[in-house]
Amino acid sequence: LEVEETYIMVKPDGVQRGLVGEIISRFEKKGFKLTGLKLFQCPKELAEEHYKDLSAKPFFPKLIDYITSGPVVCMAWEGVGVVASARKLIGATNPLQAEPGTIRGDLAVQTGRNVVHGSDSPENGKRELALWFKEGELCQWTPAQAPWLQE
Ligand code: YYY
Ligand code: MG
Repeated sequence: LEVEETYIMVKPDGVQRGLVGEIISRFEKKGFKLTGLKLFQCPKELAEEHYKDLSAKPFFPKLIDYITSGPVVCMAWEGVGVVASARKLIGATNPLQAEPGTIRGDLAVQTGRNVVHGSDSPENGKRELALWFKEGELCQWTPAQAPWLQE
């Protein structure tokens, strides 16, 4: 397994519902490294680019309205196997099918209000981080706990 980067985003419903700390804390407690974090009002063009693979879907216009309806929290997380692991922590797209213990399983009920995004592959992790963060917004640092997470 390799060190990867993933783009995680608290969607506008998560921000409005006061779930930002709770969601950040799931990834912190797991032991991944936060390398970028900001509150951001997403322009329509960026939302459309981010979700471009879904542009032919009937729900696309509503998805873009939802993602641009208020501020989101953009995050970059780094770690060994972080892309797939973050998807597990997040849970299934439909929160009613997401397992208890996952973010969506614990905190959401509807696909169109599923509180959080996570990249689905290392390639998309890189693509999405380049879309949502500018040069100089990500930090490279060594957490003090590093030797207590990896032998
Ligand atoms: O990666 P993930 O967020 O779990 O699902 P995707 O299939 O990439 O869809 C992105 C986003 O689109 C999903 O989180 C909610 C929305 N959506 C929807 O509103 N209705 C669907 N039937 C499928 C997805
Ligand atoms: Mg997806």
